[in-house]
Amino acid sequence: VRTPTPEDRFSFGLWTVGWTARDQFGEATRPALDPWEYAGRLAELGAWGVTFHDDDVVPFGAPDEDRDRILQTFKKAVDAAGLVVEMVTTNTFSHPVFKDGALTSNDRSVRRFALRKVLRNVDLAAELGAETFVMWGGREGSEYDGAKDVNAALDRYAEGLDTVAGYIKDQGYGLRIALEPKPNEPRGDILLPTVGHALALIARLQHEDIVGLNPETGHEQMAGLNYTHALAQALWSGKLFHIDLNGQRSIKFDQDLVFGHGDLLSAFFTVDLIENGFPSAGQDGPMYRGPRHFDYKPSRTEGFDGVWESARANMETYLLLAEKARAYRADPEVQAAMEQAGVLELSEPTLAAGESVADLLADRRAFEDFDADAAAQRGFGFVRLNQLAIAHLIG
Ligand code: 3MF
Ligand code: MG
Ligand code: MG
Ligand code: MG
Repeated sequence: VRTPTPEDRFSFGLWTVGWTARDQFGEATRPALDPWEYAGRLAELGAWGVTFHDDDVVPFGAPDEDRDRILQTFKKAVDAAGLVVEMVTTNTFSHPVFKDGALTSNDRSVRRFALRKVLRNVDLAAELGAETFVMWGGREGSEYDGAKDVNAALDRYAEGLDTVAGYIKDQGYGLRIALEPKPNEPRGDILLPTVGHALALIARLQHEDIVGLNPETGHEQMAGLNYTHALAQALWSGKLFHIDLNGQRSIKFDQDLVFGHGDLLSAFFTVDLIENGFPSAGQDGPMYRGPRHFDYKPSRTEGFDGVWESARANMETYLLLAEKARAYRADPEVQAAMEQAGVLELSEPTLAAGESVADLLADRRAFEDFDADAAAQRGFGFVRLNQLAIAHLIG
């Protein structure tokens, strides 16, 4: 497979390759490098962009002079490497002050501090030319149902998001907010656990036009849900602003494996949707046009060789799947199987153009004379269609 180029728009969180592999049960297995070292290596591998949390680059609580100096060094390194900072995010989960949440902490002083921390990094994101500001509310949640007034928490969540979005508009920044749903971990239950929950909250915001989603593969799969469907509904809603691609093997802790190292067939259809769009609408329908962003963790077993190998693997897997997905869509056998399966028939409106409910009620062929038993005889051939996907994937 070819080497990635900047046109592929692959990007990585600094916290991904920068993970030192400290987990719940064990110490770090790798030392931390300076943030700029990761940027240089990622560029060499063919990445186009980097993303980061404030605290990935500037230690929490660093004095302003240190912050400015570190950020300048970082920016120089990123520019020198020819990388783009496409997204910036704020860490509102690591420091103990956020143990009961940030925008939805029961402690109002923490909520005000969290908002200030976020707004400060919105300024930074705009300054660095990022297009997306991701908000993952990792600590917004609870372990005990009696500990959180969910009605009030959602009010505070919406208040916080509208405050940030309103600020972005007031400042004239070209930024959009992307919420990142996750069902649990580190909290027992996290608010906005899935893409659907987040869409429902966004719809009620005052500034909903600049608030969308950053769905992560593993997060939806941790809830037993279909990531490709989540992307599809976000796209359909005009809210797919950003993506976190990675791998997850079923409902368990957040594994952050390399993209495709979890559910490979699901990854194939994810790439198919991103690259080719919906079957009946194609490139003219709703399409994701943002970066191909990876949020994974190089496994704890790996040394630095494994870190770079795993970063490379994400991009290689994506490119391989993109090639397969293109061949799959172009294959006449697949097109015929889709036709037989009715996949393309679904885009035809159920009522004819100009047809009213009264017309439908008067249409005897639709009900009175409809032979349900005969229609029930239809075999859709979905298994054959799926097998063609498998054949393209591993054939
Ligand atoms: C946690 C995550 C986060 C978010 C990040 C983006 C630390 O499971 O996925 O990574 O992606 O905070 O803003
Ligand atoms: Mg995650
Ligand atoms: Mg994850
Ligand atoms: Mg993520």
